[in-house]
Amino acid sequence: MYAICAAWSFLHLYLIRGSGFLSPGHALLNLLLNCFTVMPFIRYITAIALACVIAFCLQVSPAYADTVEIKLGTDAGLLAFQPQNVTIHPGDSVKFVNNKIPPHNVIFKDHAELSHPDLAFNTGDSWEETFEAAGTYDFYCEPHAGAGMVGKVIVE
Ligand SMILES: [Cu+2]
Repeated sequence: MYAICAAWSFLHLYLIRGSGFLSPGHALLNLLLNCFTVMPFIRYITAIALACVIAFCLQVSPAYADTVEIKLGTDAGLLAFQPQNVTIHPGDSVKFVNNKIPPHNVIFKDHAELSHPDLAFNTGDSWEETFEAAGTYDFYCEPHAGAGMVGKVIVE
């Protein structure tokens, strides 16, 4: 599973970004790959082969982390999170984006370290929280919890 994810991630990066790699490791890879730039097909095959090798090396490492977005206030102008519940994997992040009818904040029950008590007043204000441990994390918006502005992050 991880091998497939890592292979895909690398191939994706390579094909999308071409020679845009920045780190020394990537630069070295790019140098090797650039030997084949005159033959796109070989370049493609080389990318796949390298991706497989790298995926094998990375088998014990987690795949690339994801970030999912939760809007504060629905697009339709309701006092709710959109979506209310998200399911993510350990290491993934949730990006909270202030949307309609502010102010809003996000308080996680029993997890002050994940909470954002400061009220967000402006549309587009955002912040991210990363979840390392599996579990169910209930949260609510302080001003609007009574109106049902509550949600859940499930990490599994
Ligand atoms: Cu709110």
